[in-house]
Amino acid sequence: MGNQIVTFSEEQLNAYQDCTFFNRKDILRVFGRFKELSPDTIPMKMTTKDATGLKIPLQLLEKLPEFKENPFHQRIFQVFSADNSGNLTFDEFLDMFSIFSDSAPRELKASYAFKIYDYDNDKSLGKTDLDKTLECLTRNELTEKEREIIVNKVLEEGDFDHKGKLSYVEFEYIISRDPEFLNTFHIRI
Ligand SMILES: [Ca+2]
Ligand SMILES: [Ca+2]
Repeated sequence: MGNQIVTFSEEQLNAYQDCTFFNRKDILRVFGRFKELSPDTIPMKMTTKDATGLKIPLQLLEKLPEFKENPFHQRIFQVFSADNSGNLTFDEFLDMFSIFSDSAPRELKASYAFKIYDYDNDKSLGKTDLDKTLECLTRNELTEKEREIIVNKVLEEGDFDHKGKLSYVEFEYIISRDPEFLNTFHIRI
């Protein structure tokens, strides 16, 4: 077996280790997950161009068992894709697993949670964002009225500048009191 195909060069692996919370074994395991989603389009040897150019479409990503049960999965894929399409390159896919891993610090998870909950991408969590987030977190078990009461309560507690929405700092305050908001941010590969 002298001709074993090397997926990433030493240089690529070192770069990945530097910018993720993974060691090389983890990185190759994540690559295995990436490739098995689309074996025909993802080559065994990945150049830098492949890793940043070849994408796996959202419909295939939705089959990942780690994310299937996560009510935010579609939104998560969108946030990690550079063009917001939800289609992911390997680099983006690796980033996503890295931030969901146990080794990622809580503050980093919180910053991504904020992006994921910020459905209209205006860098704050308004009533509509909070309502949608709550709907997802509670898996549609609350009525619209019940959600409205909770959203108002959250704003009452955290909207310190009375702008009717949560800034990132205000959001951090809320999640420090209610860790439930971050529960969806742990996934093991
Ligand atoms: Ca928003
Ligand atoms: Ca505010």
